[in-house]
This record gives sequence, structure tokens and C-alpha cells, in this order.
Amino acid sequence: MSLDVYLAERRALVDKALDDALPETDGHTGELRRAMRYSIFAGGKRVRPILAMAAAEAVGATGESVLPLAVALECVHTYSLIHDDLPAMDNDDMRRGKPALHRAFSEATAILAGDALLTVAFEHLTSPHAQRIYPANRILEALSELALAAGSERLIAGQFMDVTLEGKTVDIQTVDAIVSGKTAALIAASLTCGARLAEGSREEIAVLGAFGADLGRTFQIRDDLLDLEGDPRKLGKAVNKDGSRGKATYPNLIGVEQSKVMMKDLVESAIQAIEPLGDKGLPLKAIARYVAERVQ
Ligand code: GRG
Repeated sequence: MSLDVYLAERRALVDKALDDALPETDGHTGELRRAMRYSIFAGGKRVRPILAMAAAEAVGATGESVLPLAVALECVHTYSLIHDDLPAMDNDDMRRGKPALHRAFSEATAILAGDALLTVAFEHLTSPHAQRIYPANRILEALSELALAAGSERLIAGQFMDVTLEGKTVDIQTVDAIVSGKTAALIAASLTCGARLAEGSREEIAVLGAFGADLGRTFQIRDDLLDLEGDPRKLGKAVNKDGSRGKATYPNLIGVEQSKVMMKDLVESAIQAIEPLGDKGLPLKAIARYVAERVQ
């Protein structure tokens, strides 16, 4: 099966699960729900949900079996993008080719829609349906891992450093810390939580975590390079923003060519990490190559 077909099939399942999880509502909260759906259905690639599904497949389950987690991951990710775009943070007007949520609705609505999506993620992962289909200890482990990845030591720590170190001179260890928090933590948790809910072994979860850490950094380097060399129409957002803001990124610190070398090494390291999974890891290897070459 081609990677395009593999991704499209899973994306369709994730979109349907998101639609079921966040139905339109009337009354008081209709506008809030419309705002949540506006960002959720704005055309994201669904990378994290697909990684969770591929991890489940890599440990012998179906991708569909982890759809509640896939929904939770996309909700956490989308909340982080909504808040990142706010005037108090990156102050971006466009996201996924459309006006950012605070532009299309209001700032207050964007803050609350982001908060609501973060909370929905945990509601969904602990719902009666999830409790029926997963062993309780696996839900608890996945919850704990997702909360840590999204929390003040990882995703929020990375974002805090990214925002507060803007315009400052930083070293490579600091860029590593920013990237491992704001990007790699949720990507690695997508894989390990997927494997946990699919009842993967301790060893399988460990190799998927190592793969995720490398893939997360690959993802961020590609994102930084796209900011420098990408097509704004394909990206659906403005480019050349990191340099003008003095963001702590790999290309700003070590240059474009060195960043490309680093990305290539990370992809090889990621692929190497999941050798023990054999053929079941093949889709993940294809995804790793795709992440390093993506144009959006
Ligand atoms: C506000 C707590 C908080 C965190 C924000 C997501 C984020 C952290 C910042 C956005 C800026 C950025 C470059 C983050 C790194 C992660 C990243 C590359 C996000 C974009 O993810 P994609 O490409 O987006 O998967 P789509 O739109 O396809 O879902």
C-alpha cells in the first residue's frame, strides 16, 4: 500500500471519530462548539493520531482500536496551536490556510475553545466507552503519559522557553530542550500511548518512545526549514517568521545545511530504533521519511 493511501485511510477514520466526539450543539454553548470545530476541521494533517494508530498496528492491534486516543491527541495538539496563535504568544493571523481562531471568532472564545479542547481530550480518554474497551491500568498509564507530555515540564515548558527566549542568544542544548518539549514530547507520547492502549510489551513501548523522540526533532527541523524555504500557499501560513522574531531554532543556530545533516541522521536513528518491530514497523519508517520531506 502506498504511504498516501495509508495516511488518507487513517485520516478519514480520525476525522469521523472527531466529528462524533465533537458534535455541533445548540443553545448557550453552540458558538463555543463551533469555534472548537472550526480549528479541529481546519485541515490539519492528523500526524499525531496517525502515529498512535501506526504504533498500535506495530504491536499487533488495529489502528481503529486506539481512535479514542487519536481524538484526544488531536484535541491537545489543536488547543496548543490555538493558544500559540494568540496575540500574547506568536500573534499569528493565519493557521492551516484560514484566519486563526481568535481572528475568526474572538480572543476570549479562542482561549476558551483551546481550554475546552484540552479538557475534552482527557474526558474522551476516560469515557465509559474507553473504560469498556481498554484495561484500566492501560488507560491510567496512557493518561499519565499524555498529561506529562502536555504539561508544565514538556509541551508547556517548551512553549514557555520558546516565547521567553525570543531574541536572546541561546546554545544548542537550549534549542534541544525547547524542541523536545514543544514538539517531540507529544509526538513521542502519541506513539507510546498508542502502544500502551494496544497492550504492547514494555520493550515495544520503549523502542517506540526512542523512535518518537528522534521523529519529534526531525519534525521540528523540517518545520523550521519550511519556515525558511517553504511555500506559504502549501503551508497555509506566513513564512520567514522565525528569523525576524529571533526564534531559537536549529537553522538560526547551526545553519540550513547543518540542520539538514542533523535531520538526516535523526531519521536514520529513528528507523534504526524500531528495527526490533520487524515488518510491523514499516509504515512508521515510511512516515519518518515523509516527515523529513514534507512540504506542508
Ligand atoms: C500554547 C502550550 C502551548 C503550546 C504551543 C504547538 C506549539 C506549542 C507551538 C506552535 C509552533 C510550533 C512550530 C510548534 C511545534 C510543533 C509543530 C510543528 C506544530 C505544527 O504541527 P503540524 O504540522 O500542524 O502537525 P497541523 O496543522 O498539520 O496539525
